[in-house]
Amino acid sequence: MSRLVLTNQEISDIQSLLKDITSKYSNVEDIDFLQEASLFAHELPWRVREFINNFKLTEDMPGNVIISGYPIDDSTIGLTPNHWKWKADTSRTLGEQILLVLYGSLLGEVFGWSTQQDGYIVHDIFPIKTHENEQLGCGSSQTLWWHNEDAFHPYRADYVIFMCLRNPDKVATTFGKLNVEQLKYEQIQMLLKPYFYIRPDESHLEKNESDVRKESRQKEAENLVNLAYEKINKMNSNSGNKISVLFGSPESPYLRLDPYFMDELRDKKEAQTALDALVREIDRNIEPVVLQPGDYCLIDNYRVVHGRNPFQANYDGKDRWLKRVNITRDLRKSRDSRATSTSRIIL
Ligand SMILES: O=C(O)CCC(=O)C(=O)O
Ligand SMILES: [Fe+2]
Repeated sequence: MSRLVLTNQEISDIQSLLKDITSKYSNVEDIDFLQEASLFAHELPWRVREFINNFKLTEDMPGNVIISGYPIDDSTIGLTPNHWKWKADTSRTLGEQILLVLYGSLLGEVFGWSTQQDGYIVHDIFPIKTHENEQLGCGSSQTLWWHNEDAFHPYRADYVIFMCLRNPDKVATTFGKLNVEQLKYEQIQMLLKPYFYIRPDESHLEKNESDVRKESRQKEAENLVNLAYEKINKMNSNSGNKISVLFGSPESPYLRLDPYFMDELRDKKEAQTALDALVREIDRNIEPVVLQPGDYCLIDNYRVVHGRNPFQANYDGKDRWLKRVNITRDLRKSRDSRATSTSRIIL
């Protein structure tokens, strides 16, 4: 884990940049802000830009790094909400969210999913009572099994950033990578072939759309969202394309997997055996990382998997609370699934 700790001068420069931005924009979802975000990001301190640039371009750097030191005022951010659907903290955490998008804009383009968290770009991760036992970022009592973010989807993020607002019980996010030397040549060859299938994770299922959006959707948007859920349902019924779980260079392969949402390959035993070996190998190297308030954790979604340890949620407004954003290096590749060339939402 590599970490950049902001100096007092850098914190103060960032705060004055955020002040300029918040005098113009009051919501991180504002499309004009998102359009301008990469321009603002060029005004971040040099060392921050250099760190993020190296993370993006140098793959011998760890696949998960942290920029820490941004001060969080626990009373200003207010209580941890009990659902993301109201966006009750839009103004209370505006600066923190804007900084999340600025960091993301140095890695690529931030984007969202119409089928996840009601199509918001900046997501919330905190325990929700009705999801307590589920395989969701907003679950708590179950281990969130390690995964590549949205591994089932060809347009999944190149990078994900988690920013921590609050983590009183020091619950660890878990990270894993592959030490490829531990696998046999034949296993790697097998894992590079399209024998595998990953179902959409719970966060994209229609049952998790909020009632707030369901009730407010306009007719036109409704059709698009329905179509998007139809696609998800189809993928969920195992009728999608088969994929490889390793890709890129065989000497240093990228990862695409989410074992919890992968069914056993009964008719392809060697592929299943190779997958089991891969999963075991990653499991052996799982590293827990406790995010602290003010930490921005940048994750290379091709090179590392991540998950979360289980914990006891209290639903008292003081529970663990992270923000998350997805980033693609190339928005164009998903043009067939976005309504306009400038839209950042995948349908
Ligand atoms: O809560 C965490 O630390 C990780 C959550 C996660 O993996 C997710 O929501 O995608
Ligand atoms: Fe995740």
